[in-house]
Amino acid sequence: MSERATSEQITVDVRREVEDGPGPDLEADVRRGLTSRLKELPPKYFYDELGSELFEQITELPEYYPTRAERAILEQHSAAIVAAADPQCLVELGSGSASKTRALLMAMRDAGSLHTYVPVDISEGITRDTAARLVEEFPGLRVHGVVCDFERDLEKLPGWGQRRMFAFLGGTIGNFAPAPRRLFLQRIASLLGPMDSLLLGTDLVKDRARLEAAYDDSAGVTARFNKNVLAVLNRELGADFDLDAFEHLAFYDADEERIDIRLRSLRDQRVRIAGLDMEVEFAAGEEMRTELSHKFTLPSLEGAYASAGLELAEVWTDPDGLFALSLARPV
Ligand code: AVJ
Repeated sequence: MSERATSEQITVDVRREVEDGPGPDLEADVRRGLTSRLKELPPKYFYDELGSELFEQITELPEYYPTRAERAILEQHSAAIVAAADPQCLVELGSGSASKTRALLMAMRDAGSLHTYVPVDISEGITRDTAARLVEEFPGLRVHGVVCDFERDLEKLPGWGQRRMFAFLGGTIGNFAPAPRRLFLQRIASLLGPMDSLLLGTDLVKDRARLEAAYDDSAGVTARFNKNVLAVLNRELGADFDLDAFEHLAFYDADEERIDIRLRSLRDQRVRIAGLDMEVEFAAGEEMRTELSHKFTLPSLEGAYASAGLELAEVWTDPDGLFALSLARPV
């Protein structure tokens, strides 16, 4: 790990593994995913520079309600959230540009308890920009950024001797299938002291039409976002995917309470992945899963927490009941 102080209030630790791109994880993940019966690719590889830009565009689409709904909750209820959690330190997993986080930091400042912000993100550039902006906006705030893959490096996040609130916003927990979700929440639970808490953003179950429109927008941005993972494989692994030979697909699976996102092969084709020295065949109509986005109800949320040794303390929703922020503590 390298550490470069950029000001007295800012520290940014960069985990060496993330400095030179996706690396060995990508190779193993792609090999495993493309040799399984239902082919699949992990959603974390969507987010290269273009993919991150496309996701930003998604958050502004009329059909994509989660970002606006979560922002509305934060704007309306941050004071109550901070009163319930009483944190001195905010640790944000997947902080990005921290645009929604400001409401929480403002509430912590107003409560007189704002000491430290720990943005944890895979992008060094965004984390540095965010840190620099926030110390300007919140005089006296100490920012200790950690550039890493938080799934891998969760246990390496610095300990603080402060009351900490971990925030995992945006509904990204929805990307985890139930078993890995339980393991991930268990790992977070094991990091929480008795005074610490987890603030989790989750999208909620609602009517199929609304859910499916959010993942298959009329402007086609989500389709471009989805296909971009193929461009990432082309660049990082020397693959020769033809992005025009696949179509975007998103459907709500009501039994599993999740959006299932896929790329469907438009013809019989064979793709060469030079970096893995492998060839992969796709039949016409064959589907490859690229993302799951789980939706929650109050009972399923309580169940998810309970299975991980966490206890739901409070829930806040937007006026339309589309999205939830919930606070949990170790049992
Ligand atoms: C970033 C995982 C919360 O599941 O809604 C948006 C990703 N994929 N449109 C989501 C996503 C397609 C998003 N998360």
